[in-house]
Amino acid sequence: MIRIENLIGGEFVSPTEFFDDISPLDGTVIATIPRTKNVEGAVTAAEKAQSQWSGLSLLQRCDWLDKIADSLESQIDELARLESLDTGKPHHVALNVDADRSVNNFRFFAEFGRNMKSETFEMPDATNYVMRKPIGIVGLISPWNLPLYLLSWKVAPALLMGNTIIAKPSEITPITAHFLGKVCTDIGLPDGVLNIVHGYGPEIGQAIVEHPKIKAISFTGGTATGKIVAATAAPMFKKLSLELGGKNASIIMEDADLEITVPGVLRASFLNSGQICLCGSRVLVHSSIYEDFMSKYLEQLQSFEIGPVINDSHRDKVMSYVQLAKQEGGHILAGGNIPDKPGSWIEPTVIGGLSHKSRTATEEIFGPVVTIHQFDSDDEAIQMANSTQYGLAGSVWSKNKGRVIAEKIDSGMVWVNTWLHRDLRVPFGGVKDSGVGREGGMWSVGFFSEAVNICVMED
Ligand code: TXE
Repeated sequence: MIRIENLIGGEFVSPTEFFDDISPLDGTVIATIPRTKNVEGAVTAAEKAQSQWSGLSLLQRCDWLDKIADSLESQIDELARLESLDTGKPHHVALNVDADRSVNNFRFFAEFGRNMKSETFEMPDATNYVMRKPIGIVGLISPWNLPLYLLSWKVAPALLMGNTIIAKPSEITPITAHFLGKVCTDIGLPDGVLNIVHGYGPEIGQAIVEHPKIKAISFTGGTATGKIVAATAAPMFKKLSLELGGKNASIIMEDADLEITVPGVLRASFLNSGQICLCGSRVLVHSSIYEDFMSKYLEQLQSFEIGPVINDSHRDKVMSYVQLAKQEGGHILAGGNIPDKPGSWIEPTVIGGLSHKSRTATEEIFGPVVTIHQFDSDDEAIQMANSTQYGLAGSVWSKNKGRVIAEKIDSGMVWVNTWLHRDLRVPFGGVKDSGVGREGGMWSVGFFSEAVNICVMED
């Protein structure tokens, strides 16, 4: 049994109340989590550490990021084991997706920081120098689907730019954030630079968003929670980055190369049991290749390994959409059942026969459930792809016109003939109800700093 504690000012401490962390694999209690309601101690610690941390040079902070990456990397198997334990995902996914990317987030921002150029703008009689000052204390709130992957995506650039941090991982998957805290204390990261508090979102999460000394909030999670975060933080003029839900389309054009398309679309459908905001949960297929695509897709689905979903209440939510799909006239083409074994499992499920405007095909399910739709023309594909309130990501599969179609999709990110192929320098984020702001490379640097211009008149 793991006992999780808060990391505040370099010490592991806890309030008196705890609650359980349950394994999605078999329903056993794997850890106890402190139910923190008050963020004052963490704010005081972060405030105390601020001048020392921001007083380091950018290059010194890059070295710290590399030290964190080195330490995580030297324990990567343990990190993957813990992530797999907490989320139920297969070990190879926890290792190759979660753990690998968590290390890389620190590595990438260390290197990115070393290569940052000073920004100047010359005028005939003056020079403008752009300084990037730290914001101060930043609040980082992350979800359960890719726990350390998504938290480290925020922690690394926030540290790079000289901020001190109050991080709150999801109460459903807190173990690897606790592990990161231990790594940082082991390597001697100055006390109070990274504070990690655990507990329920509406309690400690809300306290972070409300605290006047926390000047920026980077949030990844559900759209409904994002609205609450925005409503609280915006009137306080906090900087806000919101990475929210998605209902992304995988669009298979008539000239798609099915050799790469079928495995690619399957991965987009079911990786991490469909619990990635970038997953392609709507598969749009040109009617001329529908039969061929579907027979290959359903055949290859037989050997696609997935884990359980995150917990029983999420399983029930996902299954309620399978029921809804039937009421809406859908046909179950694969899966649709709860396997008879302990844990929060759902068979990978493929549903046909639904209108692209049905609730099942437009609301975020966030599980191993995909709807299939046919189209007859480019315009119809584009119109279907853009017909939800979300606009996070998407993929287009075509030999000749992928980019032309991709440019017409109302989403922050579109892949052509691939999916989840990530370059950490590029902007990441969504439009419409999928969020506000971008992170990644310069966009993260911009979010986690205040750009200040100094205009110097020439003699
Ligand atoms: O997210 P929440 P949940 C979607 C997906 C999923 C749904 C709900 O559809 O079914 O969101 O998931 C904290 N103030 N995504 O319940 O509740 C919370 O403790 C401040 C998409 O996990 O939004 C957690 O740390 N914080 C997503 C974080 O917010 C609050 C990935 C996210 O939790 C808070 C995960 C509050 N009032 C779920 N209430 C993606 N885009 O990747 C909760 N939190």
